[in-house]
Amino acid sequence: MPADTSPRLDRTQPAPKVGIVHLGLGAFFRAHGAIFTEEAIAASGGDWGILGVSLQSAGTRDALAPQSGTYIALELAPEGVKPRHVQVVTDVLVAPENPEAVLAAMADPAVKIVSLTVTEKGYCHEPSTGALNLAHPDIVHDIANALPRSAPGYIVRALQRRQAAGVAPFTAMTCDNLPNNGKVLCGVVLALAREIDPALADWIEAEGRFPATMVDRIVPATKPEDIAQVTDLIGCHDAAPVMHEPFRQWVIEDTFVNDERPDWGAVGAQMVADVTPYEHMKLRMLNGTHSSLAYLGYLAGHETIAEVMADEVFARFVKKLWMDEIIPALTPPPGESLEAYAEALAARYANPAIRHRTWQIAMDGSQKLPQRILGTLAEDIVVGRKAPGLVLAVAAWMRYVGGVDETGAPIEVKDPLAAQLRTLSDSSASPAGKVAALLGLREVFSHEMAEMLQMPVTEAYGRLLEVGARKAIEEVL
Ligand code: CS2
Repeated sequence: MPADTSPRLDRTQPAPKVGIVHLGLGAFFRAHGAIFTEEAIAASGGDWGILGVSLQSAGTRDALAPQSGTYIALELAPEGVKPRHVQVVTDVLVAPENPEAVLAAMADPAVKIVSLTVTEKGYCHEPSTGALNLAHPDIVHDIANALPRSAPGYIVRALQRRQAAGVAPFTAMTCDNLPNNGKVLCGVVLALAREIDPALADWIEAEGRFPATMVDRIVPATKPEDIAQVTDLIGCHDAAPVMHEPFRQWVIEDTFVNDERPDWGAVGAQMVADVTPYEHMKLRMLNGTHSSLAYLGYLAGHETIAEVMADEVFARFVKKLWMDEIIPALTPPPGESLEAYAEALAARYANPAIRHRTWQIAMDGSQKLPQRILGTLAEDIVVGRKAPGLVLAVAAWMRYVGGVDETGAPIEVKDPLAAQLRTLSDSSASPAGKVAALLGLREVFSHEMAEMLQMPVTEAYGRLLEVGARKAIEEVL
């Protein structure tokens, strides 16, 4: 049935009472944390309905409001699809339209958890150090104004209201792919609170909780054809379904204010004392190769990760990255085999039902490179282990942010530093000059890292120019 004549999707169950406010209600959280939470309520009860907040645009709210916050999550397995009608999101607020309503919701004593998926750049920190960037325009604004703009600003101002009202703080739980994500969030919140009111910062430090988490599920951006597929499948029109792979993993540091949280452990989340080994494994083995394949794959003309994996040169390349360059620098989490994890990743990447665009993963590279690739690379270089694949990936990122592909066509580079990256790349005509200029970006590369990388990355960049991404990969296999 065509979308315009189909009835609109709507709630079939009463909305749960709200216990969680989620900042950054994107496709990833709707296909991951929201589903875990809905299942945890079904398993063990609790008032854990989710009030979503969009920090930027009204698109998600406009799509979900006529559906009472509900939507279809479509699981895409190679052998078939499985729809689920998710009903745990009760409502969506658009922060720039009404910051007061968002703060009031976050200050409500019934809300015990504020969770976040605001992407790497949403923390307003320096990616290379993790510290709050006090010169960030949104942070400058949030220090001077009670109605904030940034995610850290909303958390601090809402906690300020709770402190004034004698209400316990909420647990602030980050679900973004950042290293030490709990510590980073705690650090930026405390630093901002200290600028506003040192006593508030002391209270948050003593009473607040910032669990670290490792989140994993591949969720490509929803495309118009996905919306049509869902309409065909369920006979209702859903303006904002989410598409996801079958796999999911959530590792959560079990530290919550008054121990109040949904029973996520009952539905497969791993509640642990230390997330670090899981986070390293995931950021370096999954996200590190995702980004490597995204830049090199895009340059080689591949549109999706599944397409990249169907190219045998790339399939051998990603295995080499895991076995020779990434796994040797990792300590496995308790009971995990990194080789088995790599095998499983290869199968997940190859899933032909998931159309995850290389261009989407290539976004925001300046914010992603340090934790995904540079940490491993630094450890490899220091012990004298050869890592030509990761070096090539860094060179491919540099080639990509130069904004022109291998056929001479422009690349639409999405990155908070896009303009600066382009200027640096254009500042020299030679590969060595371009590489040196980009390595000078202290937000991304430390001084030591830049020194170590100058020679090998220049050489790799030269190969990319001379023979193209696919051949350059063959040369390192
Ligand atoms: C991807 C991630 O877009 C990206 O940068 O690497 O979104 C990735 O799909 C998820 O982290 C998987 O859990």
